[in-house]
Amino acid sequence: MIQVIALAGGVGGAKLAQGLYAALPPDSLLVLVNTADDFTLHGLRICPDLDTVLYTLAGLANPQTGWGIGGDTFATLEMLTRYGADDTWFQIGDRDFATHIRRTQRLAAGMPLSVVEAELARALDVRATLLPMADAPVATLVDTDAGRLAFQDYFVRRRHSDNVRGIVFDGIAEAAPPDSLAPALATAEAIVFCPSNPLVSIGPILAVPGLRDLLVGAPAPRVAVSPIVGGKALKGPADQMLATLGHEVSAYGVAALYQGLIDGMVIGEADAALAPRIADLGMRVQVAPTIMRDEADRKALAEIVLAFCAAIAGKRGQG
Ligand code: FO1
Repeated sequence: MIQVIALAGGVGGAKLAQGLYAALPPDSLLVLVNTADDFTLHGLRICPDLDTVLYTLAGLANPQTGWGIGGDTFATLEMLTRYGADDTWFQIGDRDFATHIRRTQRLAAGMPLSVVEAELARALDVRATLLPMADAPVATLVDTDAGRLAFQDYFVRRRHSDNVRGIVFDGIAEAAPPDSLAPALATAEAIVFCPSNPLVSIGPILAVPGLRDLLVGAPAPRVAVSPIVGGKALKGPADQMLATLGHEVSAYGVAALYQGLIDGMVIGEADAALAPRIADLGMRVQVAPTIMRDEADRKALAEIVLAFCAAIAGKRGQG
């Protein structure tokens, strides 16, 4: 039975998801994953955040990058380059290619993405439930000074060097939460917003029509972990994006984005002084070591987050 639901994007989210997976009984974690980074390349459907969570929980992730498969080789990409393919800026390893081939085949056979991901997870002996935020395709488009860019063009090809002026989730109006989310929310004891980018990783999940209401209606406490520590993103361009879109670049800025949606915020030790301002947003605050350097850090943070959720639930129980 699902005890904990974690909302996650790519590398940062996957780290905490792995900590939760290690801290909980194996079948009790559901990770609700952003799919608005997904795209089609070489004719294959690629779901970078789902794959990052899958490989991380399977113990296969590349420890240097956090995405892709550790020890993978790149013979396929090298051969594609020899053939003159122009989309080789996105580094897909040989083993990683197999995931995209299998996914594309199963989608073409008419299987919903959520079913395909469950198959992939089972094949890799991952006992957490990996659930895409929606079965329908959604694509993040980023408005920059260089014009509107597809997300991976912005993020990987142009190394997130453009100033972001706006974000659009193309296709979001047609998306719906997967059917299995509502029953899982009914039994979950904690809902955790992983330290993923609040604008382009957690943002699309919350933008799926109806999903926000499902979260707010769930009985479990909702707690977020800040991906901004000491005014800097733990990984990726979240700090730059918050700045150019007019948000405060701090754990407070992230908490303000989640105001009304979460009961508690976990912030880094460097940000302890922000606690009173964050509490004024109407949420409880927990200071913790949020920088996860190894698997022990991930599990330790997960345990703090779960204890924080239990404390919030306990307070509620007392009325
Ligand atoms: N990120 C990069 O910065 N460069 C890459 O070449 C790259 C390839 C890649 C291949 C498969 C995959 O699943 C992820 C990959 N990523 C790469 C990561 C990824 O696209 C981003 O980190 C996410 O979309 C943001 O969460």
